[in-house]
Amino acid sequence: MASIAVCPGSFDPVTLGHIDIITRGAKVFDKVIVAVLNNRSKQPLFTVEERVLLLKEVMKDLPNVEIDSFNGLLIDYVKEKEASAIIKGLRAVSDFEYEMQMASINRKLDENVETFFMMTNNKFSYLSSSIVKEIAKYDAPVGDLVPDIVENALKEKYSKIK
Ligand code: COD
Repeated sequence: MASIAVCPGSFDPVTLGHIDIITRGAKVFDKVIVAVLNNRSKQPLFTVEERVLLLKEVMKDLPNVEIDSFNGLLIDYVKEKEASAIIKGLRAVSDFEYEMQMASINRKLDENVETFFMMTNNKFSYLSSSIVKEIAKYDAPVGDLVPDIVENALKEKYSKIK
């Protein structure tokens, strides 16, 4: 049976830190489904459709990576996709507490689904979508934090907002 993992997140927008985790996950699992949360209570910069398109473009060279979006509980989505694992990235101790709670809740909801944590690449330990947006908002370059296509999308977005 093929091993399928879901790598969930907001990806608002995708960064080099996310890409590193997805790429490493795709070496371990037969298939990785990158699942963008359609969270109506959060006000994202990019729409779900835009986030999915950016992810599709930047991950297009990895044939065993699929991009999708989901609503509601992650565990329901994982079961719907017949996946057996959730991939999460860990940057710092501050991530650990929250992720441990999430992994425990998800295990309680379905004990057959495992959460796999991958340590960030040291180069990206400080990197988050929020930091990228904060920098891009002030027109500073983010080319070493995100792929070119994302940097351009950020420029376009903020030029419309200003
Ligand atoms: N290095 C390594 N990993 C990284 C880096 C980096 N530089 N940056 C981000 N990551 C990892 C994050 O730790 C995370 O694992 C993933 O990449 C996605 O990150 P984000 O910031 O885009 O996404 P989040 O953290 O906003 O996503 C949260 C979820 C969507 C996973 C979560 O809210 C969720 O599961 N929601 C569904 C509702 C649910 O089921 N809740 C649980 C039960 S109550």
